[in-house]
Amino acid sequence: MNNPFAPLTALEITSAVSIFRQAHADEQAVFCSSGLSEPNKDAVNSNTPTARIVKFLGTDSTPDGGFEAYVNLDEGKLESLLRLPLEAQAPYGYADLGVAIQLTKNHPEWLAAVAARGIACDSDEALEHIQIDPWPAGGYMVPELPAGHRAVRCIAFVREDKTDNGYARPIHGLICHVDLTAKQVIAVEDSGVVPMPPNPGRFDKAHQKSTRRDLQAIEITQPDGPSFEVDDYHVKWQGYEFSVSIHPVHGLVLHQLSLRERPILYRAALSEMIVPYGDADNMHSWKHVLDASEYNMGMLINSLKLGCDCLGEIFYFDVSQVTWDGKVKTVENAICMHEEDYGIQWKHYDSESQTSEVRRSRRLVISSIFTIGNYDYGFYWYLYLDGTIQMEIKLTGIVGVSAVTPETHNPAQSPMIAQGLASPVHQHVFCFRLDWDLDGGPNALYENQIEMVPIGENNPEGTQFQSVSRHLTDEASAKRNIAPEKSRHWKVVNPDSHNALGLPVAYKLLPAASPPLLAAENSAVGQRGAFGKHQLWATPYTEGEFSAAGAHTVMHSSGGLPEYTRHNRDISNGDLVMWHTVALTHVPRPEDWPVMPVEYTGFHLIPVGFFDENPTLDLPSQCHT
Ligand SMILES: [Cu+2]
Repeated sequence: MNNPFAPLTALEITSAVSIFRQAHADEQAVFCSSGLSEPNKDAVNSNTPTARIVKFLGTDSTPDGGFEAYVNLDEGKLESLLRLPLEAQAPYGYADLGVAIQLTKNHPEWLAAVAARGIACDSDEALEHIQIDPWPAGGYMVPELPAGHRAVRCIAFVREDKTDNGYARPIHGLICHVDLTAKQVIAVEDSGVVPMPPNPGRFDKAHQKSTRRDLQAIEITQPDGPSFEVDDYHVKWQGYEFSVSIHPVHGLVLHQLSLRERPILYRAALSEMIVPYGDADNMHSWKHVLDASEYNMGMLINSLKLGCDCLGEIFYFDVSQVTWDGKVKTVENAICMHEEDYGIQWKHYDSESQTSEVRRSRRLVISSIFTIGNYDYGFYWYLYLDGTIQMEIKLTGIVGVSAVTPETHNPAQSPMIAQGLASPVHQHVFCFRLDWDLDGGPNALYENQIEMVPIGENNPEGTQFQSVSRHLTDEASAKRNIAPEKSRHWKVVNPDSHNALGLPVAYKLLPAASPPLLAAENSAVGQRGAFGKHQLWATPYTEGEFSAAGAHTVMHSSGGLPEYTRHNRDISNGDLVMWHTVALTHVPRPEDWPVMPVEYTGFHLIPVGFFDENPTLDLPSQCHT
């Protein structure tokens, strides 16, 4: 098939780079990201053929926020080259990080501060053991930084060798502020020497004292092959159909998801995430990275390995990306897809007849893993046989760290995780954009919750409770937060499509017990990550509104949902986009060190009257008794 959402091929990227370079001869042009400019929704819905258009973001010799280029492959031309303003710049790319690391390692004041801590830094070899992590500088700029300049803050760690875990040995108290526009170090901040934690934090196999030998093998085989079919990034499985792609900011995307030929979602993906730190320590107090848009999460996708990252009969999708210098990198096995047994789908034991009817549940798993600095994020879409759709985020990798002494340690904001090592409290706040197309639309949004019935004539004991539903008709009324004590959830309804009971079909969003963004509304964090203030937002579908914090967030101050919703548009019955924020507040524990066991969060989308009865009655029985 000719899939309009299929990710760019290596050949398409190569052609696009060459068309771009011919039209825009700037020797300093470097790329931050490449991606398919997704075709217009109306064109897709009316089956109008659309051109393959490549979108590049990057920086060049113009001292502004960089460029956003659109290359039309069908016509072989650079369709447009937009300049980005200083207050909302192109994402950080490898070129930026390379410059920041070199400038830091060459700066005399920074080297002197490292040497003052007794850390060798007087040769290239010694410097190779120093790991530099550049962090986005937006939100809290040092006074030395000229307005609008692109900047990062570099923090550093010491490694014993190339494979060591540098986070065991943070060079505490030292930050190098790099101006990427002027290509110079503008300030070295040294808040004092803190001794290095004494122990290494190695978690590689070679450094473990022993390996368990009492785990017997688990082999997952499907002798007749998997139950899905794949054609050009388009998948069919158990009545579901969808396309899958990787977006440079949103990561793993599902397109045109339908079930039994009934549309459910036009597009479902992460839109943005922010990781604010709560610690007063000036090594962390400013941290609130917008990992998706500032660092191009989708460009940081892992190549997955069979038997390690994924187990079973796996189908892999590769994705291709532009490198900073215009070459092509193909990430093999970037998206993993397989079926998983998921326990029982339903069961009943009938005591009269002493018979049992039971059916097995299984789910289709579509997943990718992204590594952003010290953290690794896995995004897992699960499709179930009963119509349930789940997003599970798996958080792992290495926590942020502080070297501490009993005098400097602040346990309420930075629990101890190892000797001399503490880890600041922080949040991971994810905002998913769910573009609904339930039974082809129009769609309306309702809030449902359970309320106790007041004591009265009909409820003398005060034992009754009821389900209460409220239509959310505009953007202001749809800014909502969770209330687990009321079982609050949100329902997307198609008022024009009715089930066998004559009731409108629906899907509900079942949220996790999730904290809001813990930053004051007027703080830089509260402004830049305002999407985190509510678990629910809703907007009428509008071309170009994809970004919960704004399309370009490097050095920006705000954008996205607060701006989209400022006119309080009508959402009562139309093309509905739901934005769901789900978060974890992470209070690190010793068990999170030296590498963090996976922590989970996410949400479920569950059919409510979308079917007329349990849609899994036709599952085969696997009992042969
Ligand atoms: Cu965390």
